Amino acid sequence: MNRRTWTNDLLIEAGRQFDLRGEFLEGGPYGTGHINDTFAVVYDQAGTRVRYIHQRLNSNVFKDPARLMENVRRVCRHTARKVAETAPPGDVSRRALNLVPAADARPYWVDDAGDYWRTYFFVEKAATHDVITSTEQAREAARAFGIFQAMLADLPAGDLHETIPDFHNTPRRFKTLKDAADADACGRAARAGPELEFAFSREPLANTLIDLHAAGKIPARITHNDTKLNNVMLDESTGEGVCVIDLDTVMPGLSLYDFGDMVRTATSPAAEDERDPSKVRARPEMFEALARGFLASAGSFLNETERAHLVTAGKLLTFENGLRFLTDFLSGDVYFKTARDDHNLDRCRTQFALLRSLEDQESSFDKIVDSVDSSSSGKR
Ligand code: ADP
Ligand code: GN1
Ligand code: MG
Repeated sequence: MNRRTWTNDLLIEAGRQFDLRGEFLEGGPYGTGHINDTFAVVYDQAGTRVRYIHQRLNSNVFKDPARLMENVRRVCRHTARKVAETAPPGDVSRRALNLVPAADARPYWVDDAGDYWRTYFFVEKAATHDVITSTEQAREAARAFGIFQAMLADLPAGDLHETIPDFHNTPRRFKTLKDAADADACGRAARAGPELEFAFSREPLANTLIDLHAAGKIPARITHNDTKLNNVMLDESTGEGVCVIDLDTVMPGLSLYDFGDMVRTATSPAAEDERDPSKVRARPEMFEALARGFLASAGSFLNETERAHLVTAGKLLTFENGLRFLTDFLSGDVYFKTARDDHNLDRCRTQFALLRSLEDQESSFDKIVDSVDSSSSGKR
């Protein structure tokens, strides 16, 4: 059966499966994630409006949703325990994602179309941002992702499944792009000539972090792997990074992947899908704030080689996402959600413009890292 079109009745049915109490008031699509279908729903519980998030998982992207949900449940439990030790009283439930179990105690419900659903408590008084406007937001987001890595440091890697194999295998992403260009299944390659040329000219960048890892210079850790800025919730009034969300790709990875994706999503003043790539640039002050935030929370466990490759990580993740968007454009927009023609091509162009800007400023950004590192090492 085909994926069901969302209606209030479908959301009410989901609410019953997760045993949500009270009366359904309203609900609808929520957020700007590219992968899952996210819905916010509001229930009246004895006179109080209580919100929840339902998510219908993308079965094209996640081939084994039951195992994925085992990971998510493990990570939620682990972080909730850690947060309980440190969070201010009264704020514990907002600082880690909390799953609502389904009526049969599993962490998911499967609808009659075969789609998997999960439900979270809504993290209130906080927001996600697609584009950030202040250095405080950058610093807080990076600090929160660093804390998240630190919280997972003692979770045995063997406890987690690999939800998407080779997720950050950039050389493989490069090869997939080449294959898509050769196949040109949708006859779109001719429209992406300059982007393909740019991608092919940067091939050596793809190997940088994977080679350092293979040489034993940077370790695998449990990482988030999808640290775009709208995957962390910032407190509405204080701006503090309160809760890391979107746990589908938490698995062994490199710390630098997480830092690199923050650079990709926080340094540009333009949206990821901006149509005019001339608006894209890497803002040094945002980069500095990210480095400050991340080194404040992750600096104590990052080794020398990791600290020396923060700028490389930003370039790599920006490149990798450009490759992925371009591949999806050539393949007919089958992976990322799109809302218009050429959406993935526009996204690819912003990534490549950002990579150029990072390359142009590489030596000054490296100096920023050195100065942040020496000022924060005194505090470690
Ligand atoms: P995707 O994998 O599609 O990116 P996300 O898990 O990132 O899905 O969720 C999409 C958006 O929904 C987030 O960017 C955030 O704005 C919102 N969201 C997700 N979970 C919660 C939550 N527990 N509380 C509040 N908002 C949430
Ligand atoms: C997707 O799920 P979301 O929208 O937070 C993607 C990331 C990409 C990002 C690009 C599981 O992130 O890897 O970097 O889009 N997530 C998955 O915006 O593929
Ligand atoms: Mg997301």
